[in-house]
Amino acid sequence: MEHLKIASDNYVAFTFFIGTMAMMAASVFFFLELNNTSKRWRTSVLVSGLITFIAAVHYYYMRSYNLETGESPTFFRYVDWILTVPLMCVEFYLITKKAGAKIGLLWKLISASLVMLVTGYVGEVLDRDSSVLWGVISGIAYFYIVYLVWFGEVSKLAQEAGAQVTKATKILGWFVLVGWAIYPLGYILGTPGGLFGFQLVQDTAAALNAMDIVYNIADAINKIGFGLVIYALSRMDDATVKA
Ligand SMILES: *C/C=C(C)/C=C/C=C(C)/C=C/C1=C(C)CCCC1(C)C
Repeated sequence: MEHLKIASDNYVAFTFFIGTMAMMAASVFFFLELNNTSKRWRTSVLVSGLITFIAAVHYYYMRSYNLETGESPTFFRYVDWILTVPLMCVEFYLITKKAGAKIGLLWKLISASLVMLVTGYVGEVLDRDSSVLWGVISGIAYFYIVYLVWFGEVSKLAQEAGAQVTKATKILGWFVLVGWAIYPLGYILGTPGGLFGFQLVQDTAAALNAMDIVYNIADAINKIGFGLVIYALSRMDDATVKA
């Protein structure tokens, strides 16, 4: 078997490598901390660990795929997102459940995330010539999630669930509004439609590389950061209950 080395200027392969490590480390952390987590929060922290663990497995694969072929592992990227983004929706449901969140809210969040991701995949892979149109449809689904978290049911239920859940939901809301907004930026860099026709990177290979780097950075921030907010919420709440 050929041994593939990461060239020192291969930033794409490097961010896949760092991404793999970071997701693995985060998963070990969340899983080991389950032992020190009260029953009320165990499922939430477990889901944090599952999100980074699923990503770690995909990153491990995407890292070698990219290193061996030099190509963008778009298909596995989307498989990862289709599994992990709905799990992030589950986190919103779990933390607001104490204030009476209904399963319908979970389905609204999950459906919107699936529309957002499936249309994104169509624009990136199946119908690249209409990438702007698919990106806009995906963006509408994205803003619906932002709306639910900032002004809709999620935010209302969080307020009923108390000060700590309200605070955590605010921070998670910032992740959704700012952290998740990094993804459309990667999409704009990597698809031929660019920003409504304005192409930032002309060369196709360079555009796809830029897209992968942006997606890799966004994944590390969002998946690990999101999990840590849930973890911090569990610690604060357990401390209050004990006191
Ligand atoms: C762990 C993975 C996460 C949090 C992935 C999130 C992905 C998005 C928020 C993607 C959004 C997109 C748009 C809003 C428009 C262009 C197409 C996408 C799919 C990149």
